[in-house]
Amino acid sequence: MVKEVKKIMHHIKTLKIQGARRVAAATAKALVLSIKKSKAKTKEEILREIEHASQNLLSLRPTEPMARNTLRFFFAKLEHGRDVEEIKKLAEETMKIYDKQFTDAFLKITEYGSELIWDGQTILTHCHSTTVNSILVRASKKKKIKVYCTETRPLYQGHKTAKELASAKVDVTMIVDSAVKYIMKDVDLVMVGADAIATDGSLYNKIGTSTIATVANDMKIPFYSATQIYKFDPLTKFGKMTEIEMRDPKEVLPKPIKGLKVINPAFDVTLPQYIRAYITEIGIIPPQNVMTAVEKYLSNQ
Ligand code: RUB
Repeated sequence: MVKEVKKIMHHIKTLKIQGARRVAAATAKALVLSIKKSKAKTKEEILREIEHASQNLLSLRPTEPMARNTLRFFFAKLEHGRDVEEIKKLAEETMKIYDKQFTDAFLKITEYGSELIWDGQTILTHCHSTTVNSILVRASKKKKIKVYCTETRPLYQGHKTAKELASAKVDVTMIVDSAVKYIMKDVDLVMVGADAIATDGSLYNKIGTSTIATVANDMKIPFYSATQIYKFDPLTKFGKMTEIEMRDPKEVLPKPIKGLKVINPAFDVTLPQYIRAYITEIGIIPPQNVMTAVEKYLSNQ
């Protein structure tokens, strides 16, 4: 395997590269790199290699339909290449198209999300979402806002959120995950990212998200998820549940205790009734309408 690809894979697995968008972008980069360096002689051979590389990349973070949709997007273009050279050229061209779509969508979500936040509001977020951070930074440039972020056990992605927001001069305060209920009385809206959206409008996001949504719902605080529609998981259309990634228990308890079991689910599911709306590049969509909106959008592409 190409050295750079191995390195990207290691970074995805160990969460040095984390968050659905970054994982999807790194997946695309790794795929294109391995195509570029391929020594395959025939179209069949290179397509087999692409399939193999895709399976390897997808196995790293199973709760990432954005990465899966990204690979599907590439494959749909690459399979039309007539030979190895053409497939290599198509891979580079597809990367440019993908990058542009990716950036355009991100900018639109940033704009729509920041419009949802009013002057003087306090927002609670969880984990590290590049999308939510971008919204919060943009909102803070025009309005006076305050942000609470959870530290996000076990791997503390909330520290990354806090660092980024603080360096962008956003008024940010960190809390432990279990302080969410305590702090909710001071919060005007909750905004989190997304790893996957299912057909029924359910949200898959960092473990703890559904607890936050339940507390927000109890206290009548609106709960939003900012997401590119590329995070929609098409497999859920056929009744398959998005797989929840289980991670190494050592992330929770580095030194095992004899006789003690530890489980470490990375994500959980928030049901649609807890979600006010998804903030997407095609607008602010209530969870009940997300499936129709995604299908309409994709059929026009
Ligand atoms: C990250 C996480 C983020 C989403 C969205 O989990 O739950 O909220 O991935 O991020 P992990 P983005 O740290 O386990 O990858 O908006 O950047 O796609």
